[in-house]
Amino acid sequence: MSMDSRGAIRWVSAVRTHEGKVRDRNEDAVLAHPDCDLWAVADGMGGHAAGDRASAMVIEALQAVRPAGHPATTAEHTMECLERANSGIRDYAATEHGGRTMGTTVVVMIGGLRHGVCIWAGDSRLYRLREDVLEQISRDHSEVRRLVEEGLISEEEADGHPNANVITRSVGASPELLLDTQVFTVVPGDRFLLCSDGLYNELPPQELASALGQGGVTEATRVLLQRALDQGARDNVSVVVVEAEQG
Ligand SMILES: [Mn+2]
Repeated sequence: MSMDSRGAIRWVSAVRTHEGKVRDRNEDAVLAHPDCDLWAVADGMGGHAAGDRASAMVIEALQAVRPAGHPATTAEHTMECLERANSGIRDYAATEHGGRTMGTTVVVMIGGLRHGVCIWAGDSRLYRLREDVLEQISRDHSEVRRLVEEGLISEEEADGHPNANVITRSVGASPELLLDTQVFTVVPGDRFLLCSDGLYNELPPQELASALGQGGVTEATRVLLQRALDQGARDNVSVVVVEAEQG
């Protein structure tokens, strides 16, 4: 068998973002950058028009990532672009936002033939659905996650914890940007979900899995958003569904 006869992966995706049922502005932002097989969700914070500015600045920075041909190289470009966004957000906060902190989560997925790369800061998430099994690939940078990892509270106590939305890393919050990366395997048929906390706080994992598996990527994205709205959508909701089709 020649290398070429393995067949390629064809990536298909759909993206949706919504202000939800309670918030009057959407501070989330989403990106599909198919030239680079790159997708992203950002969830901004800062209030007073700062959160949506921060998430928009991260998405603009990611749009500048250039096609590289290999996910590892694309990941390097991505991290450089996020470093620039970190500086840009901090400059903007200093000059246009009275020196108050602005920041945004980011979760990026870069797809490759057999592997992909996840890059993130904060608590926006990447999941993979394979053979009906949902696995969270990113690990939240949040106060609650830290307490669980240090054994101070249980998984059960983490659900609905008052500090559930306190994140420990973001783009813009500090001069030094701390990104996490995770390499994951890709096989044809895998379906991926990038989302903000406004989705996963409304839907338990088994509901995420069942909705994510429905229909094509456009239908799955629509169903996920609709279920979050049906649950009250107390926060902005962002959903990106990506599938690795046999090419
Ligand atoms: Mn949110």
